[in-house]
Amino acid sequence: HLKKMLPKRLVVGLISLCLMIRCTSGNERCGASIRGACPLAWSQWGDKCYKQLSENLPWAEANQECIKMGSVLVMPQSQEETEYLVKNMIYYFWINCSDLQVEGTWVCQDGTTGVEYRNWRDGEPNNGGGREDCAAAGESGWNDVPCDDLSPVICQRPAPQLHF
Ligand SMILES: [Ca+2]
Ligand SMILES: [Ca+2]
Repeated sequence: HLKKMLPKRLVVGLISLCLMIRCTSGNERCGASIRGACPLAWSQWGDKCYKQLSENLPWAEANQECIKMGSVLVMPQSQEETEYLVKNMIYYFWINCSDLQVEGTWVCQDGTTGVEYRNWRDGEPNNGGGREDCAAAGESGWNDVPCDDLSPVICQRPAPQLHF
């Protein structure tokens, strides 16, 4: 009965306070257990922050706009991450993958780091019309589409780490 009487907020507050006290006593796991919050208007999943731009853009501009905001074009690296984005942000979006340099050789990057994860839909990438060099992701997987398509943009940046 006591449990039911305690307001949820109070319980959450007490747990947070306990965590903070443990952290100030020099617990090394603290940095890993407490992640900083994302900046306002950015959504958090794991150690990443995401924000959808207000307008749809061609792929190259999408890249530039994210960089201007101190972030990079999103590059989901698992089905779980993709599902989070599809459910919480937008059902379809550019990802940081292209075969602009060498046709058929897809380069996917998380910032400047190469990413091996691939999630192409059946039959993709098909370089439709001979001019599909940029990738977009949706619930059912990735598709290569023309880079000048106007598609939704999600930018990503690492979540800040709090050290006590
Ligand atoms: Ca292509
Ligand atoms: Ca295609």
